[in-house]
Amino acid sequence: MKHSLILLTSLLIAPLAALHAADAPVKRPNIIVIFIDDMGYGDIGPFGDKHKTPHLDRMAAEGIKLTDFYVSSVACTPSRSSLMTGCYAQRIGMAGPVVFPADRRGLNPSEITLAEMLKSAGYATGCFGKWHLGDQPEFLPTKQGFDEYEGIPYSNDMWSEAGKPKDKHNHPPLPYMKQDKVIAHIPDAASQAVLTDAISDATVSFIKRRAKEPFFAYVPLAAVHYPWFVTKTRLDAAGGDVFAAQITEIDQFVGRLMETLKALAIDQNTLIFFTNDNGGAGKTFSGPLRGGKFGPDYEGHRRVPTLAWWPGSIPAGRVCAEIGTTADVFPTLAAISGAAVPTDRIIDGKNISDLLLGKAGAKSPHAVLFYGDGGVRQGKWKLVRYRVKADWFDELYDLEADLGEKTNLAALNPDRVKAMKALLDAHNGELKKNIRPAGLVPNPKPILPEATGIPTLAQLRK
Ligand SMILES: [Ca+2]
Repeated sequence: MKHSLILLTSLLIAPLAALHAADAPVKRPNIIVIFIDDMGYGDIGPFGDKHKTPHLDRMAAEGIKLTDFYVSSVACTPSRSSLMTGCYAQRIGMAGPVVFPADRRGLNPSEITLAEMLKSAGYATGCFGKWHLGDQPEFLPTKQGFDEYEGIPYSNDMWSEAGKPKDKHNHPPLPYMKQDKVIAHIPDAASQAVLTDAISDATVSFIKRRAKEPFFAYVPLAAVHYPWFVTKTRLDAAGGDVFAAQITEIDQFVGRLMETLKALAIDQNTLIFFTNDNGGAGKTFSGPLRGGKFGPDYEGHRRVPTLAWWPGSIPAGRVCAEIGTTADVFPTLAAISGAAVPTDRIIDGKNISDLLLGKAGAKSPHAVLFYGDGGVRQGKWKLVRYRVKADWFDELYDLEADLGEKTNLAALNPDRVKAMKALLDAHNGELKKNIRPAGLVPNPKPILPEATGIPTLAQLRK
């Protein structure tokens, strides 16, 4: 099965490479996609005043802020699936629960990932951080289009903390990997605390080594996902507020990237795209939006703080309130890099390169935006649909007048509610009819059954 899947993938990539030769623009920018985990809409300076983030403020001041940018699926695994393939997670069998260590499910290798698409356009590709699209050998980043990989194969809370009772999941040791090899494990607070630094170092190393070729760095940071550890130095600097310290850590990472690009004199030819995988959880702040990672599809559930920076190509200080989604990243980066979008399958995302590049008067291709099966937005109107036990609830909001979704207008607009419900039903009906399967393996095994003789990440970095 594995071999036939891989063969299928290479057959599908071949025509992309052929197409690229004719369509390639002269200048292909380097691309860095930063995907934060579980951060709230209002957690960074450009979107709220809760935390100070001077580097992200600078990124916004020199680039574009996208105020109406949404994840096309929520939770770590479905959201990453969408970003990687330009499809709704339902479309590719990756909706529902996240994948766990030694899960039999993963992103089907027959899907064409962002990395495979950009590789076909001549990019060097690297993934640094939390993968979470399957930990079995055929699902890992190096089998999904990435030349280089360093990071954790799934969530940083899927671990066994040394000296603590195991939780109900009885997780195996959490591996830290380089390519397909385990080089360390994460059993303690000291190792959790240096995870972002390790990912940051791996990313910068990749950029320096690949500076002369077009490169694509996908950086899904594990922060700010539970269980929230930082070094003592960072904690002290943040006055003991671990979450504020993590936001600062992310901000400093972005600053480090911008400085690295400048030092290498490739800042004018590098696009940094910064966004987040789902609504805020735990200690996060949704700013003006209602809701967060869990619960009904209020804006805080899916609208994510998003910035793009490409000096000289994106006009400085732009703010874009047109709708974009994480599924759009795939066709948008295809357009920017000169790569071809696959035509043998449904790709849900749309090319929003005119929005991203701050072109005057650019409009969103999304007349209608779907929030999974829990909501739909049409211009300023937003329908939220959810169930409590056997009862269904429909709420209607005017996002222009009421961004915080406080006043339910459903009773005043029954026809609009009916029409929007019909749109949502039609969308869900279409998705159910056109699902491609997730990858499944028959006998999944943990990557690291036990950690004897392997250094902890903190020891590795000493
Ligand atoms: Ca997440």
